[in-house]
Order: sequence, then structure tokens, then C-alpha cells
Amino acid sequence: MNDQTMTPEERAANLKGMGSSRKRVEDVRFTQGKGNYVDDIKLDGMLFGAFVRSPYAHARVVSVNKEAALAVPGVVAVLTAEDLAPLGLHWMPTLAGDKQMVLADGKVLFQGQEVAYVVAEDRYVAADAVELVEVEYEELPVLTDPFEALKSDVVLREDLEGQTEGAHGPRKHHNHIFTWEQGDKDATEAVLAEADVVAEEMVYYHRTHPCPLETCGCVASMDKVTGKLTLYGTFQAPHAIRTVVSLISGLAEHNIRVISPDIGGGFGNKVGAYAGYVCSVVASIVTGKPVKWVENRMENLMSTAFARDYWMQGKIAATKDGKITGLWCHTTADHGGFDACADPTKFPAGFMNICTGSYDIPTAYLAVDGVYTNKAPGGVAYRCSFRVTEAAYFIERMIEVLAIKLNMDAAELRRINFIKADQFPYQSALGWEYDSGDYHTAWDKALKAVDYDGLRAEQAQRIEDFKAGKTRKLLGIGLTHFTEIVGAGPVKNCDILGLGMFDSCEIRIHPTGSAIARLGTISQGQGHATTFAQIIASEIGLPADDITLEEGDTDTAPYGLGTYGSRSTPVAGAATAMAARKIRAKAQMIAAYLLEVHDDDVEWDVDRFAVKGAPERFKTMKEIAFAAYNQAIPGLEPGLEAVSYYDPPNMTYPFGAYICVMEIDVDTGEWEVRQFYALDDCGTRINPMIIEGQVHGGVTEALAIAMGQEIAYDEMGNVKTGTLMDFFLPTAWETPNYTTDHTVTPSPHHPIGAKGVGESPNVGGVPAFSNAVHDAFRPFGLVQSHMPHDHWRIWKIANGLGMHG
Ligand code: MCN
Ligand code: CUM
Repeated sequence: MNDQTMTPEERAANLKGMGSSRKRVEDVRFTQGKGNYVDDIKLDGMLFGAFVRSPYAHARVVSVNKEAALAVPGVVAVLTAEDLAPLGLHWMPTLAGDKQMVLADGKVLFQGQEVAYVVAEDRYVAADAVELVEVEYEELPVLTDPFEALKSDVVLREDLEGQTEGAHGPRKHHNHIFTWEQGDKDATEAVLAEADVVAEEMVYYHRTHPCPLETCGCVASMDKVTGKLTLYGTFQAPHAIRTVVSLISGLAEHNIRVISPDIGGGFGNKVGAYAGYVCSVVASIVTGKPVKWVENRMENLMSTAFARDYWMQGKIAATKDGKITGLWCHTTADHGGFDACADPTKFPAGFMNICTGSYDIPTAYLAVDGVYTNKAPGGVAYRCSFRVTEAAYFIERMIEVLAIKLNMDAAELRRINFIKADQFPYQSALGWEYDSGDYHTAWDKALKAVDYDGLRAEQAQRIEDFKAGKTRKLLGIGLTHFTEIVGAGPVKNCDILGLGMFDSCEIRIHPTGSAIARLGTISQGQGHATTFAQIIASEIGLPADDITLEEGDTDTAPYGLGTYGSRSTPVAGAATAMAARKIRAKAQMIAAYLLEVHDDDVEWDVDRFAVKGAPERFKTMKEIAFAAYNQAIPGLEPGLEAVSYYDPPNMTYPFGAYICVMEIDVDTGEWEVRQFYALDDCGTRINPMIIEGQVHGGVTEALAIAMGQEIAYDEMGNVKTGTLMDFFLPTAWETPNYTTDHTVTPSPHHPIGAKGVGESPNVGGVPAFSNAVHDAFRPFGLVQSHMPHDHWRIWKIANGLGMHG
């Protein structure tokens, strides 16, 4: 069939545009072992860097003796804070307005902190020399509990001593970082005082870690002839890294080229700046040779951006019929030794103020206190959408706790409190404007899909059987309805280090009708090369297979703020559609010229412009592309390309309904997920297969977090879970089957109506698993128990409820 005989639907299908489950183009190289990751980069004369790290969580560094290490053949240098100080690089600014030691400056604040950087001719020599650096420490009292830290005389950050103003306002104590308040405190307290019912609970979301398959790393290569620094690295925000490197090194920004090659998972772990980047750059500048640094698994788990660690004290007020009247939350946030949270500048607790969730709550108040402890810094990683994971867990636990207090069904309690479809755009009590949603439709679809009433009947029977001694297994039904906020963000209120959070896309159409698009974002596994080409295909009528996508090279890609917070689709995806529309607008003029009619007399039809009323007279996009390079068209420049920098008017608010059905053995604490149903609404769906993949991956991470994964410390500040022997990373064996489903409520302000989805399954998954555990024990009196729900902790719940005789 040719263009003349195909129907518009057939022509559209050929494009593999939006809505098509197009296969991932990047997998051709990944599945053949042909990916190009940082550690695959090998440059002539390349040296290797490795860190000497502190075994103590809090200690004074009395002395560092490099002699034995320097004597090892092949060792080129050993850097300490003293070497970096003259360059002003022994400390670096964090994304949260704090500063952080690059190498220990007088003391260490967490186990695994970088103390010295050994540079050697190969990785093995570097590792040997690390062992020979003699560091004398003097132990100091360790604070691993944020509540203790706020009472303690021990000053963790001596560099800030006496400083009562922090980056986000007054500091109340020498270990206090900031207080962030949102909503109406007095009104909320008044509502709580007068309410029929108030449920109160401490909800802890434990510390965990994104643990990407590929750890963090970089290769710094300073060319002393051209004065140009090339920095390859596992960066989720390559342009921001270039600007930061320029600002802290003093190198001109045009002389820095940052390249993110293939990335083996980021999950927020690769947003921030690490000591390894700074030390490698310095070492390359000093030696004039390329320097590679790649962490091992323990280093990654112990020292790079952790996730969560939020203690959320909640109060929720309702009428006796279950209508929620107010929500109060006070969070104590453990940020570790330095505040290196990667939040937009004005949001020290991220978007935690989305904690009113999917519910029409008229009055609310949120306060967050950030606290220093002797733990690794970080805090915003792991499919978090800037603390939206914490917010969703908090509200979805509080709803369950309120249902217990009201003796109500938790599904019904949610239903009567949902924001209604006709209330959108909805103004939340904590300051957000939700763009669109239809929660009741999604909820009813989900409950029906799992036969909710049937499950409750089965559960009631199970409880009878358990009490009669016929079974030792309980059945839990874990409900969640989450609302996310993704797509940071309007430049007017979202920036990182002063860089407004817009994003960008540049498209060039080649004469033969194929194209290359470059974006300011960077895929770490999300499949951008597949999906962004689909947006362009639908917008300009060229097949997705003829569109190359390039990200991550700051010398070629337009400036953008990178990929995290599920912002690529809401922001760069919008830029992509807008750039494509600019091309289409020019193509319309070219087509009109070629067809010898007025611009307004042609109309768009899938992959061509046709004369209105005479569809047989048309020019395909391919023909138009050639004409753009081959004809002198009066009043038009040659060529066909466009760039768009997109500043979104608002964020997007994806939502979903997740239900987990779990069997729990009260004698062993073992659990089994019998069913997991995930309904996501991310507005217009670009690639259903990729969305499903995102949901599978994210729910599996949620399973890990809820059911066993944690970064745990002992009272000495030792990391107890620094290897994959102790840190639970699910394999295919532990991973249950998932059922995915969707509704489509487009975003009204996004050019193609799409919302983000990458983080949703983690946001919604964790409360669904946790609520299933709680729900199983609810009939026996359990109200709240902290995650992770590993076998031991589940056994302890059962034991505490007197189930072991
Ligand atoms: N998508 C779609 N239709 C939509 C929304 C999204 O087809 N309506 C597609 C997108 O085109 C893209 C993918 O789904 O290919 C994810 O899009 P989006 O939700 O915009 O998220 P980002 O691309 O910005 O990715 C970031 C997000 C985050 S913040 C974390 S953390 C996370 C996640 O993605 N890290 C990941 N998913 C990951 N998946 C992999 N494999 N590896 C990671 O490191
Ligand atoms: Cu916060 S994890 Mo994702 O935003 O890269």
C-alpha cells in the first residue's frame, strides 16, 4: 500500500506515535551488552581514584599519614582536605543551601565519609594504597536519633556553631537545620479541638536507599592544550552539573563538556554532586591525565543519597460520619551530617505539602523540622517526586488509622472524602492547585476489578477460621489512592541553585525527512529515545523510527534541568510537542507555497498538509522536508528546525488506585502477595508498554521498601545494611505478578495532556503493601507498626497481639 490508498488510521499507525506500544529502541544495545556506561569509558593514560573512608560515624581526624601509600609503585597522589583547601575545594555547596565537606576537614560526621583520595595508575594499586593511608581518629559521641540530636549538647556541625540563621530561616538548636511550615496552624488546631473524632499516630517512613544497579562514577579529563574539561558521569542533570563545576572550579562554562553516557538506573541517587566528582576533576587538572572514579556497592549504599527517614506525627479530624475536617502533621526529618537534599530551593521539605492526598480536606497544617545526625547526607532520592512518597504514605496510613477509630470500611472512608471530579482545578489547603482528576471513577474501577466485597467476605471467613484454630494465616487487603505532584516546575517558584526548572527540546529535520531531537533531560532506563520520538511522530507526521533522540551531552543538547521528579514528560515532553508544533507551522507555509494556495487553505492530516476541501491535493511531511532544503521559498529561511524552552504553567497531578492482597503467616512472619492491582492515571499515555514497565519496576521497589529494605544504623553509627547480603533487593523470585490498569484524565495545561508516571508506582505501592500488613492484623487490634515489614517485625506484631499462645 502506498500513501494514496492508506486510510488516515493506517498512516497514523505507521508512525508509531503516541499511544503505540512501540518496542524500546535502546534495548537493541542493552540486551547485546553494547551499552556504554561510565565504567566502559577508557581513555589513554587514564588514572584511577579511590577513597579512604571513615570507619567512625563521628570522630575528630587527628592526622593523616600518606607516606606508606605514596611509596606504593603506581600511586600518583594522595589528596586530603589540606590539598584542596588552597583551591577552596575542601567544601562544596549542596543543593539545599548547606555546604558539605569534600574530604574530611578536621572531623567526620558519618561512617563512610570521604577522608582522602588516592590516585593511582590502576584500580588495584589504588585499592591497595587506600589500605596504607594511616588516619588517626579520636572518637566523638554519636547521634543517630534525630529526636536525641535536638536535645543533645553534642555539636555536630562545628562549622555552623553560633549560626542561628540557616538557608531556610532560623535554627532552633545547634543540630537543627530548618523549620518549614505550610497551611493554617491556628485554624487546624481549632478544628482538632472541636472535632467529633481525632485519630493521632506517629508514622515513620524509614531510611532506605535507591541502590541503582550501576553505582555512581565519573571520568574527568582535562585537556591542558585546549583548556577544555570533559566530564563523563552518571549524572541525572548534566547541564546543572556543568554550571556547578564552572561555579566552583572557576573554569569557563564553555570550556566544560559534561556527558552522561548510558546510565544503569538513577532513581534519584545520581542527582546530587559527590566528592568523587570534585576530587576526580581536581586530580585530572593537577595531573593532566584522565581520572576515573567508580564506587563499589558498599560505598554506594553507605555514602550516597539515601531516601526518606521521615518521622511524621499526624492528627486527622473527622465528623462521626467520617467527613474529614482537618489534618495536622509535624515531621522530624533526619538529613544526616550535611543537608544535601536535592529539592527545589524554596522547598526544604520538597512537596511534602501534598500530604492532604486525594482528599477534600478543608483545613490543614504542616511543619517539618530538618535535623543533623551522624548519618550519610541526601534525602531526596528513590522515585520520590520530592518527598511525595513520604506524603502519600503519611496520608494513606492516617486514613486507615481514622477508619479504625470510626469503625468504618477504609474504602468507603476514602470514597466519601475524595475531591470530586467537578472540583478541579482544586485548590488544596496546603497551597497546591491540582490540575485534573477523577478519583471516584478510578476507585470504583479498582474495587470492582479485585472484587472488593468478595475479598472482605473471604477475609471475614478467614478471621473466623483463625479464631477457630483452623488456619494460621491472615488475609490483608491493602488499599491506596494516591495523588502525586510532578513536573517541576514553574520557573517562578521552582529552581535548583537558582536555575529555573524549565526544560527544552531542539528538533532538526533532515532533507530526506528523518530527524534528530535533542533534549535537556537524560534517560537512565526510562526509554526516552523511544517515547519522545513518539511525541514528535504524532505532532509532525514522520515515523518514530526515523527520529534519533540524543540526550546528555551539554555540548550539543539545549540547556535543561534533567531527569528526576518524573519531570521529563511534563516539562521536556511539553517542550518536545511545542518544538514540533513550530516545525509544523513552518511546514504549513511551505506546503501552501508548494500547493499554490494561501497558508490558511491547507489543513493538517496525520502526516501531510492537504488543501481544504481537496484532500487529494497534498504534500507529505517528507516532501515538505525536502522542499525546505531544495527550494527558495519567498519570505522563508531555508531549513526545518526548531527549539523550545518550556516553562510549565503548573505541575501535573497524576493519581492512582492500588490494591494489594496479602497472606501472612503469624508463626513465621512470612508474607505472600497473592494479588497486586495497580491503576494509574497519568493523563494522555505516550507508550502503554513503557508505562507498564515503569509500574512493574516501581511497584517492585515499593515491595522492597515496605517489606524489608532499609539503611539501618546501630548506636555507634555503623551501617548495618551496607551490602546486598543485608540490604533487601528483590529478584524475580520475590517479585509477585502485577495487574496494571488505567484511566485517562488529561492534564488541561500540558500541550499533549500528559502527566508523569515514573515515580507513581513507588509512591502508591509502599502504602498499599504496608496497609495490607496492617489490615491483616486490624481485626486483632493493630493500629500502627513501623516499616519495613520484614518477617521478624511481622512475627513481633503477631507476638505482641498474643498470637503465639
Ligand atoms: N510516559 C508515557 N506516558 C505518560 C508519562 C510517561 O509514555 N503519560 C513514559 C515517558 O515517555 C518515559 C517514562 O514513561 O519514557 C517515564 O516518564 P516520566 O514519568 O516523565 O519520568 P522521567 O522520564 O522524568 O523519569 C524519572 C522517573 C524518576 S524521577 C525516577 S526516580 C525513576 C523513574 O523515572 N528512575 C528510573 N523510572 C526509572 N526507570 C528506570 N528504568 N530507571 C530509573 O533510574
Ligand atoms: Cu526523587 S528520585 Mo527521581 O526524582 O530521580
